[in-house]
Amino acid sequence: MTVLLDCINKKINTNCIWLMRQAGRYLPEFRKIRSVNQDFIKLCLNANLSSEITIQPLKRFDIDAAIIFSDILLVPHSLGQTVNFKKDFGPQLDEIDFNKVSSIDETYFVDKLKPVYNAIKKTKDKEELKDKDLIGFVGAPWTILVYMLNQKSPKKENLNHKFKDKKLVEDLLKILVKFLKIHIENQINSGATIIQIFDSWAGLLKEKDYDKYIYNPTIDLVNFVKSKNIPVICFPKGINDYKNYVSLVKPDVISIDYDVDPKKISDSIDIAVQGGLNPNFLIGSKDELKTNVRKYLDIFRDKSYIFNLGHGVLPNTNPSMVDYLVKFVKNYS
Ligand code: 1CP
Repeated sequence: MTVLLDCINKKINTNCIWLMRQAGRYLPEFRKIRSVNQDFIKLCLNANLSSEITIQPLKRFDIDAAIIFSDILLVPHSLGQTVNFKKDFGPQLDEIDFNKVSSIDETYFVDKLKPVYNAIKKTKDKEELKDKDLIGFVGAPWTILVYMLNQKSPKKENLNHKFKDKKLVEDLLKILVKFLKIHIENQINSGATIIQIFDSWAGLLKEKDYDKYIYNPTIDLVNFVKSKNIPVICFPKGINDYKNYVSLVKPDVISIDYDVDPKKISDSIDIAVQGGLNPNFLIGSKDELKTNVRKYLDIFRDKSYIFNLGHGVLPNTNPSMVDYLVKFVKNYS
């Protein structure tokens, strides 16, 4: 058993912790590799380097899991849509060619993603990961679709005209569900022990659209992961109603964002919960950080809870604050 699985099943009374974006730009050792690897997609598809980056935070901090260094946008890339990461702008995708995307077959897709699977295989046997989980992940179909149609990070209200083409949206969602399952299956077969589904743009939708674009496609993926006897964590960032999401989608763990009231979640949800802390607290004072971390740990004291953030570690975070956080969580009782 790993610490995280014990925490999910509430078999132990010590706290467990990992952090979204625990590998990344706030770490000087990551920035060093990144500075000589300008092409971000290529870096993700370099199995040796992505395995090394995955382990970097475990060398520094006593965290309970690794998450494979990769990106949710490798899926559009592997479906033939060019993705560039531009400095100070974020991802930029070429306009979608639906005919091209719909002609991609499994062999082509898996071949493109082979380095991710090789990185998982290399990482799972590393000493630093002994008795720890290796988390594999995908973007939820809706979030991937948002990037594929919008071609860049969306801000509220500015989804482009392509979203009005309901047939395109529905056909693309079906294709994504199929390929995301393939990507999940290959990560599991390579050694991922938990799967997290990131629906970072769930908050863009109105509730009337949740069934079609969030619940139904995600349920399909969640059931698929469960059929492999692997726990699944869902992070529907910005969704209005976590309780309803949990009762319909039924993940093993629900990861909450920083805008939700943890007390309300604790009172209304009876599955394992992850996360919540606003990553901005890692940029403020230690006292303020401590007060807010204590709030989450106290509220979820008698529940199955995995400590994490309500979104990823920010690039301007000082690693010494992460160190302080991890030690505080581990020693708090
Ligand atoms: O150096 C750089 O410029 C790259 C920064 C970076 C990193 C470190 C990006 C670009 N992606 C990643 C890695 C990454 N992405 C991981 C690795 C594992 C870890 O957490 O340590 C994971 C899990 C992701 C997932 C991811 N990518 C999400 C879902 C989580 C979230 O942040 O909401 C999303 C939306 C992306 C897309 C993405 N990748 C990178 C950027 C700048 C973006 C766009 C974010 C946005 O639109 O706001």
